[in-house]
Amino acid sequence: MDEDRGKATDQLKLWKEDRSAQRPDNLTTGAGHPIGDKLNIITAGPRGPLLVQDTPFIDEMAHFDRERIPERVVHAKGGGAFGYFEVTHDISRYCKAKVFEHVGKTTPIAIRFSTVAGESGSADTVRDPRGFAVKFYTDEGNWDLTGNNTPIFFIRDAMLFPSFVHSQKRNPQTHLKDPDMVWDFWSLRPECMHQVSFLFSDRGLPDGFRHMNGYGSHTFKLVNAERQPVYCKFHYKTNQGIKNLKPEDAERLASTDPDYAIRDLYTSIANGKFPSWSFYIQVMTFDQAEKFQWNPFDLTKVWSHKEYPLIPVGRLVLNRNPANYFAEIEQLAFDPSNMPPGIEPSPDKMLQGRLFSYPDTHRHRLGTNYLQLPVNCPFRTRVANYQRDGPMCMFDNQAGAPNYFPNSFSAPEAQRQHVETRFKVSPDVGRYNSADDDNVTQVRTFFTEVLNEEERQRLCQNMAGALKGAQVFIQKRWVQNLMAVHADYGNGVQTLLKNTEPTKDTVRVYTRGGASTIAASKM
Ligand code: HDE
Repeated sequence: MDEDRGKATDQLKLWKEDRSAQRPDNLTTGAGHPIGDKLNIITAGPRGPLLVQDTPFIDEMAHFDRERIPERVVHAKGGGAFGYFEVTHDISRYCKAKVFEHVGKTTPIAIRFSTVAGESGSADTVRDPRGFAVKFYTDEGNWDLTGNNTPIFFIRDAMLFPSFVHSQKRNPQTHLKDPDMVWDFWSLRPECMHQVSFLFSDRGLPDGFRHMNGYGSHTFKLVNAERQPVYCKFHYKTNQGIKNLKPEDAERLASTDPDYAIRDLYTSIANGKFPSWSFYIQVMTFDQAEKFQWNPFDLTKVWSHKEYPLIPVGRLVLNRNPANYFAEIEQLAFDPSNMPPGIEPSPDKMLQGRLFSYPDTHRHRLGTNYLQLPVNCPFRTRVANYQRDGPMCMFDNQAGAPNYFPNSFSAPEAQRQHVETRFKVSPDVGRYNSADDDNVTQVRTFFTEVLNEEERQRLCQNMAGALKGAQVFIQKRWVQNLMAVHADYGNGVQTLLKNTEPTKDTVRVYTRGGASTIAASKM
């Protein structure tokens, strides 16, 4: 008997068993013509040359030549699955969105998890934030909560995002990951410290995708049926329990099983162990926002759970693996501007920047009509508008319905009840510098109150090991930033930098491509 290799490894065997009662399909070209010979090309005589009239060959080769689409510019490596969201608590006093309509209501969802900086072939177990993007196929169009496994982010102004990403990716000359670039950017922008501290703590190496929390991260606006708005944050807490990898295990897995997290997710669902997350909101009134100690829209900060307690809402459950990875996961397109009535953006500069960037990248990566792809299409509602044509237009292109508005022929009309809430914006338009919006207080709380002594030590060790790869003047600047947070933090990293030779691992991590991005060294 064959050994049990797990359902992910046995996918082909299981597929064959599933179909064994059926006759195999007849082989055809892409246009559906039966193919007579799939092994031998048409040639003039047994030794060639070949003929252009070999349609089955050219049909397949031309398609093969175009198989790859651009990978995501960030979050290129990932895996995902499908399931449902179920409302367990009524929050209609805050939000009129139908997805929260009543307790017991379920809505189909898709979730894609990812690492951030690595390419589509990179290892799953690197020290990096994890993407945690949820698409709710609601009755009022899709809602995409495109979050991470961290409640905060590195920067607070969208203008910096392309540079930030460049600094974490490959050096333009060497095509290597470059610790100078990574730490130069982080140390020049001290608002990164909160997220970098989280990243080099134990939670920077989650054990697969099932054992981590997710966060909408930004501040959003919820609106109820009386059109009263509140600000809100979204949290999804793992019901599998938090589990993190030790740096040495993460590094070993990066070479022995680089697809560890994708395999774990697939196998768990295939075995009927459906991962789930409890879904919560935090709510802040507009009055509270006025008086908040910080800018409530600053993505580098959290809202205290004591002052703004978690309010239970529902649960996310994943119970179906993709039937086809490319069709359903690679083409899955998330967009923070996908919001149904009742959920609106806050003024968060990062969120506002993302509202533009995501549909823009999808039009480039997948094409103008990407919303018609089955996995992106808002299938719980009927799309009716004045958009037409474009490459790869599927379905009936809204047939004979008028393609202009207003018109006299009973075509789709706007519904006033869904108009967005009004809000006041009075200040002068300008480029406001937010670089010094208190970059230390919450990092200090994280260091002194969230982490225990052992966790603090591991944080300093992980950080020093990676920082060691950067030039000394950059190391100094980073340590100086940490000193402003807490002397123990700065001194802790400083001492380890002095006493530690760059290990082979640190060097290897930075100079070898696929293995890892900013993996912590063994010290
Ligand atoms: Fe993204 N981000 N991002 N991001 N992001 C992308 O969109 C971008 C940010 C996140 O599984 C891209 O489809 C800008 C924060 C996830 O498909 C791109 C800014 C958070 C995913 C993009 C941010 C995220 C992406 C690349 C700052 C957490 C993967 C390909 C203004 C709250 C989604 C793509 C998936 C992907 C832009 C910042 C999470 C380029 C401009 C903050 C989970 O459009």
